[in-house]
Amino acid sequence: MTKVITLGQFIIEKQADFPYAKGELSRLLRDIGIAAKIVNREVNKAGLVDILGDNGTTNIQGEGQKKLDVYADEQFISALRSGGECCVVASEEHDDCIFIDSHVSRNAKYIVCIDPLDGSSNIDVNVSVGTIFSIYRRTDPGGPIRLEEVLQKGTQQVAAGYVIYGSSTMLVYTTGKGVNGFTLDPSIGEFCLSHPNMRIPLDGTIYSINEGNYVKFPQGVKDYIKYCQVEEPETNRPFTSRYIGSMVADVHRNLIKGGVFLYPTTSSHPQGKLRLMYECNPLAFIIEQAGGKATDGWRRILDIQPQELHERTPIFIGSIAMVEKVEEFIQLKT
Ligand code: AHM
Ligand code: MG
Repeated sequence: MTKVITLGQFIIEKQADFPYAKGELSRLLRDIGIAAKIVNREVNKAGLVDILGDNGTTNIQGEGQKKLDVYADEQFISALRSGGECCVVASEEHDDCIFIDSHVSRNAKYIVCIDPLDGSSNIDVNVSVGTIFSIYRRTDPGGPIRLEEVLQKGTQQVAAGYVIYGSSTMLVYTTGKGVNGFTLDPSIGEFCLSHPNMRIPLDGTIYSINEGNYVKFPQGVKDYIKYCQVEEPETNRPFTSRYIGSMVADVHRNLIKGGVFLYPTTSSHPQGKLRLMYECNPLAFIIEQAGGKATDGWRRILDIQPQELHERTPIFIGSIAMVEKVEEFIQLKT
């Protein structure tokens, strides 16, 4: 019989990889894994909302029904609050940082940036959504926490991951020593190691972009799309176009099959749409750790110095050869 390794066991086994680790990061990852299971349970019931009660009504326990993104936000923050290893959370759902000041978190060393439910507009139509998170260590653990400590470059991440609530639910994470994927086995309620040491193919044939915005794209991106559509059997073109509209799901598919995901600047989003701190940085860290690449067309995503919490950036992420081809087109046109 093959040995099943649960997320909890794996995290503990890997703790020895960190010279400074005293178990706090392991506990933090474990807390995120537990919150992910709770959110998964609610996401799976999403279609039942009309039967069980929608916003404004109360459920059987007398609790108000919440929109799922608000629910997910509350679950992750509450897990981080009670875990005691995290002192600040930056979430897509809140304008400002949430400072956790409790007796258990007084000496907490970690900062978490999170998009609790990415792609939430897909919930209504039963399409995959995800959670994306990024973990940093405090740079000045003694003093009072300042916003500058949160605004660290992606290179400073100590861990990052995502959960995809799809046809099965998976948690994929890295601590800078490769990428591992765990699938939730609902019968035992555990994430089990299913995708050890994930590697993204160096090249691929899938491009993933919201082509409805074509007229709003920079010329280099328009030219790249045309390049993908040209027939040339030696380079496997025309490429396949796949766009789910949930970044986690699009990036996850490309991680497994090879491909490139593009969200460029557009005339309506001149800085790009996706957020650096809790969408682009964590996925860039994972994709780089899996052997891929993530840039804004010119710079490595992880090298961008954030200026504000909800900063946006264009992003091109995926198989090295495909990302480099996009960069060629972009740089030729400016
Ligand atoms: P959200 O955080 O409001 O859900 O938005 C992020 C999502 C990404 O998951 C996805 O890649 C993108 O927005 C889709 O945007 P668009 O509808 O413009 O293609
Ligand atoms: Mg999002």
